[in-house]
Amino acid sequence: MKVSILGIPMDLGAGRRGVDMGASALRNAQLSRTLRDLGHDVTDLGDVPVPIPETLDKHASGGLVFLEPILDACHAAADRVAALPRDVFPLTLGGDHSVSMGTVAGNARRLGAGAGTGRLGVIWVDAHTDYNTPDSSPSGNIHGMPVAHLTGLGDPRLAGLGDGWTLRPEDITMIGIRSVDTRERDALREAGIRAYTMKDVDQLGITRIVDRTLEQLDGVDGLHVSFDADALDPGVCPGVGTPVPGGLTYREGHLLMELLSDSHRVTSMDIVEVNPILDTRNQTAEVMVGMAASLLGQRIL
Ligand code: B3U
Ligand code: MN
Ligand code: MN
Repeated sequence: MKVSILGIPMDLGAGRRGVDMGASALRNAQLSRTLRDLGHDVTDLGDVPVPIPETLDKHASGGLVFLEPILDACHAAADRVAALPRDVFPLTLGGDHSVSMGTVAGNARRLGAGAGTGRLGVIWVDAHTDYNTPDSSPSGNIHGMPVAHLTGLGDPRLAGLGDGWTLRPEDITMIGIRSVDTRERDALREAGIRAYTMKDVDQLGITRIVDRTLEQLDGVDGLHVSFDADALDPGVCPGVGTPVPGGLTYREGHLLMELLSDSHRVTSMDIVEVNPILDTRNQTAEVMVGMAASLLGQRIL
């Protein structure tokens, strides 16, 4: 398969510094070589330009910290991804999770979903549901809000990244959830978004969750996996800004990727929230490169 890597080195949406270096850490952990060794034709497109916070005014506009530069970076990421042909697998590297407002919108446009001729399904692998709006957010940090904006809620500028396209709530499945804010929970229920919590992972196991997810997302034309490193347990991925105990084990993460790979239905992926400053010897980036490899066909035997 043709794989195109694009970095969005942005930490403006997060509460602490460092995830802007996530894309570099993933490259340093031999991302390209690992995928080439699997037989893929890998192109690294480099990075979307993103300003560093030191050069910006930290003012919150309408409850949103760093709204304008985040909007610019997401538009740039969306345009780069949308320009890629259908037979290319875009592998986008954050950055904080607000980059996914751009990558998901870009992939929808790439697959024709924006023109109303197709549907993109999204599998959001995360400790958090990222369904806050500027009104409900306890922090004002935009990385806690991408899913709400992708479905058209919240600030109209961020919600407009899809150029008229919005993600249908029934085309989303969340996996690994264990931290949800009170008002976020109400909004998720109202929208009817499918979310598998860690309790569900314990009770059902990854296999049944993947079966149900693929069935739920049966009619979509493409499937995007947005993988927040904090979905995995902090013991596995310590280099994340908002670690939450009780996450996916190393094997649960791999099994999830392996089963999704077996389905041959995934068309794009994000890896986000890798924070090398908080990491131990680049362990988190190395684990996440392994996750990408499993999604892209690496098998034990
Ligand atoms: N729900 C909280 C915390 C959070 C969300 N996503 C991350 N942290 N990484 C918020 O700020 O919205
Ligand atoms: Mn997230
Ligand atoms: Mn998270």
